Amino acid sequence: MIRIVGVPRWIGGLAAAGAVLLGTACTKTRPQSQGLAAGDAASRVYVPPGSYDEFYAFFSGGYSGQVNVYGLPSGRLIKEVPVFSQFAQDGYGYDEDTKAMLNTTYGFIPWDDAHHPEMSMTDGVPDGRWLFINANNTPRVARIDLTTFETDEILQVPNSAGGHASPFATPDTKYIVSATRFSVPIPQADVPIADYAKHFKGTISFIRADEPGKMDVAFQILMPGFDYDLGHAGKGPSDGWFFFTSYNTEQAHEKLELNASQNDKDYVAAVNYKKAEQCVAEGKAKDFPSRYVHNYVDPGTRQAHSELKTSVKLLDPANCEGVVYFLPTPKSPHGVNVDPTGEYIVAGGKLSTVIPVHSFTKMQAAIAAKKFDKIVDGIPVLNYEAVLAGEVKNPGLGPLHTEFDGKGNAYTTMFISSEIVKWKLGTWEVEDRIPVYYSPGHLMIPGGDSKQPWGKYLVSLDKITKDRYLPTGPELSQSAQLIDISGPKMKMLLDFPTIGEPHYAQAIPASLIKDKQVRYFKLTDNKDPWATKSEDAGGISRKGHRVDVKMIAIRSHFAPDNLEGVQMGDTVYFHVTNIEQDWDIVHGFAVLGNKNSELILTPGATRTLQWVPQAPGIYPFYCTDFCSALHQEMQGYVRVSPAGSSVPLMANVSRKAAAQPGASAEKGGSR
Ligand code: K7E
Ligand code: CUA
Repeated sequence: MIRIVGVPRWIGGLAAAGAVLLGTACTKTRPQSQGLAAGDAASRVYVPPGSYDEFYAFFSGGYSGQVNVYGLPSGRLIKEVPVFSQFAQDGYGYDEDTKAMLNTTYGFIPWDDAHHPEMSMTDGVPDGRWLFINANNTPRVARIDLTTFETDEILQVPNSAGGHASPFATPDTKYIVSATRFSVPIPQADVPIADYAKHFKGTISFIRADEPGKMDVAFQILMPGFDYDLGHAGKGPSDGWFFFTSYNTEQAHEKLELNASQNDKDYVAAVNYKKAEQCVAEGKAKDFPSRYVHNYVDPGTRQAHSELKTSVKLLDPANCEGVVYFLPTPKSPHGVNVDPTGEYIVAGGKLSTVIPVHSFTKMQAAIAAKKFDKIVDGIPVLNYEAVLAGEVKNPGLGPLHTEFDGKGNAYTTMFISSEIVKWKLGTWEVEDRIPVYYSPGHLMIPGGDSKQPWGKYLVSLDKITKDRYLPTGPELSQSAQLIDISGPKMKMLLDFPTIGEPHYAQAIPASLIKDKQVRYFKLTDNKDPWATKSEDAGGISRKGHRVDVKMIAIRSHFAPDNLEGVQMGDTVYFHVTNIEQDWDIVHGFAVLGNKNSELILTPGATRTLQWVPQAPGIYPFYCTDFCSALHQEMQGYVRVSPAGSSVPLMANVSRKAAAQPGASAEKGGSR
């Protein structure tokens, strides 16, 4: 059965050009769950009120730039974690504390396109410490701390122009990687685009990732000017190697849908990163001037800081023999995945009629025997037959991504024929197939790209939903579908809509995360210079046209709650500390006419909002999070007077002090 829906542009153009044969069958009806009565499927995903889900699942938000956290099997959305885009809901990227997270060498960037969540691992098994995710447009990688579900660190990747093959991790999380999707002149230069083949290069970056707050590019490998698409680390016997797909080995620079689809085979680049480490240690990499920004949250102040870095170690494979080999792979491959044993390297050739599987053992033998077809930019191209373990024949159309269940089976998404295909490692036989709705990109099995899959569920991440949900105007939701893979036949259990485009996801048993949660930040550990740790410590102060207000929030008031003496022309900073020391007692803060966002204050945290009054008058502020029975009473006023007014600076907690001769209303620290 071939079901064609939503043929993508890159296929559509080819089909029109006659380069690919496509069926034209089209879905008209809405099939029900395959193999399960609706009631049975419902009971499999039913998590009774008051009960927890079995898995945390972390979905990329795609062009939302964020990470969305769901429970499985229920498909309930638990949290949206802001990463690469401003998030007015909690002030991320708007407040003075987190703005710096979005700094780059291009300046402050309020949005990006996130694709691949990646769990940290210990010995090849996801461990629930951190989640990494990449920014595609302005290449960056981020770390989310899974004790707080907050983004704590973002590193820009230099000499890159599309951080797509990222941020896949080595089994020990020593490195995460980032390879450039778009090749560009390195260093950047003003050159004719027609001279692509001469000037354009790719890079693969290995980023040190095992110490929070200290992510940095350990080294970069200079690559031929292809497009690098995805990657995965070896494991077990292939530990120490990393595999990346490339396409556009034609080095086309226009009409890629046609011109980059000429070659029968492109390459999987096999990178021996232990060898690269060795060459770097031997001084074979050069210090290459490169500007990039590292943003991190100081654990004491919980304020974000940016630092500019100015150089990377750049390794040319020509100076480090044996560091990279190319494995010929049909045809414009997209995903590359390594099975749990570390022996098989599976590529998804978007335009291929087979799923090619390379053997790590055969690759080692082919390298030893120098079975090279040719050398490209100093990189040996191994013979296809010499490295091939097998091909899955007639799997469907448009194989993209593969994951594993840990029981000897692999599952591949078929973008064009809209199905998941289950096949057997070693025999390469198709065992089962199930339609999905529609056009799946990635799929995800909890731990399914690691040494230890929890092979009970599979999630298909679908690009097109058409008739699956109530329609919502011209843009329809994207979707996830939960499939039971515990038995020999796959069974469809559940559809649930996603936020943004769920390119990829990761999931892990809840037990590895849920008991490690930070419940509140200890006030005694709060090193924010503007923290206010008790009600009577608040106040207002002025330095020129800058007015700082130090304030606490507690159920159910702010202190101070009346402020006077602010003048036109002032910039006011509200430094609000939530002095609650109890789980999930959150307050908010907003003031009439503020142009950025609210603040959300987690217990024990200090956040700062900048506010520029626009006219004299009285401006209320209030708590935006319904925190208590008297939440609606949690409010206050700021009086704004004309410039040069004689109204004295006053905060009501300091009224008493101000009334005493010689006392000053000015309190508070300095930044
Ligand atoms: Cu296939 Cu960006 Cu991983 Cu989307 S990518 S599908
Ligand atoms: Cu504090 Cu509502």
